[in-house]
Amino acid sequence: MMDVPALVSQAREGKPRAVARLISLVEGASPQLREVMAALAPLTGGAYVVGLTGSPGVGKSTSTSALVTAYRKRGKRVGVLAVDPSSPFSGGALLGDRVRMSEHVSDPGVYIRSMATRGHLGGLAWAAPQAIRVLDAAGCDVILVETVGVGQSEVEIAGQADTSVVLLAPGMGDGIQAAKAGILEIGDVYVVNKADRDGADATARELNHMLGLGEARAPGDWRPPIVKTVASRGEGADELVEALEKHRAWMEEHGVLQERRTARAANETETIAVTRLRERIADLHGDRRLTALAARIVAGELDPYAAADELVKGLTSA
Ligand SMILES: Nc1nc2c(ncn2[C@@H]2O[C@H](COP(=O)(O)OP(=O)(O)OP(=O)(O)O)[C@@H](O)[C@H]2O)c(=O)[nH]1
Ligand SMILES: [Mg+2]
Repeated sequence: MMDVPALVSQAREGKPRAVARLISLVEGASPQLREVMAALAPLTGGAYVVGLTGSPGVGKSTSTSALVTAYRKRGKRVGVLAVDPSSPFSGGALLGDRVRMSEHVSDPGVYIRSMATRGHLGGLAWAAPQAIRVLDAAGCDVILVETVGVGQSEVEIAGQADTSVVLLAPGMGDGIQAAKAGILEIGDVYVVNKADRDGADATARELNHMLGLGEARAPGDWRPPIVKTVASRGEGADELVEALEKHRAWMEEHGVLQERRTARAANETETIAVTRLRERIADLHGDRRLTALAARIVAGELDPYAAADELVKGLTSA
């Protein structure tokens, strides 16, 4: 068994090994998970969580690295979480990330973690928020969460960030893809990366049009900015940080940050509760209570709704 209070205080001091141990404990659904989460709770809430999503190869990792540099210049401690929902291993694309992050690995003000979530209990929705909590409690001012891949996972990750950045690049047919994946609804800030390539202006225009940014909005509404970057040269990273800070200020001013965090906590709690109920039902299955109820349904003595009521009663009183 780990000495959780000692690990937590070492993590607070920025010891990377302690942070890594804590993440492993919460990731692996260790028996000490509860103890860890209870110890972390009072230490969380200080970090600003930014999600970065976009099609494979658009430049998420390169942009993340450029953002790390920009935030480090501002004296911020930065956590990076690279989430790969498609792979059961933290290999593949994430290996390339190590290379792209290499200039930051020896920086004690930067903590980098990769996480594969396929085959994970409860998937992305379950695994990522726990790791974010650890990084938050460890004193990261900013946590950058990169999701590899497209589709539902991106939308899921967006639900876990304070601010969601959607990246596109010229000539990738991204506009249409983006619309299909529904990511036009989740972006708070848009990035047209690879602006050194032809077609960046056209992509920005198309995006502007699709987002209806030309249309009038109610005063006080957030108008997602489109930032052009050349992440591989660090160009536009400062503008991106400014756009992020503006969004954060807007959220704070309008109570949106609190709203989003509350919604996130509610979802997380619901997921945990449902998982616990499932486990208990499975236990009942083991002790044949569920099977006995099912047999009564088959015999025509009970309908499934009444059986479910009995089952739920048994769960909450246990
Ligand atoms: N020309 C150009 N290339 C870039 C730019 N940004 C990133 N790249 C290159 O694009 C390729 C993909 O970049 P990554 O940062 O790995 O992209 P990613 O979105 O993280 O990719 P996955 O994690 O595999 O989905 C790399 O070869 C980068 O060097 C840019 O602004 N301009
Ligand atoms: Mg990447």
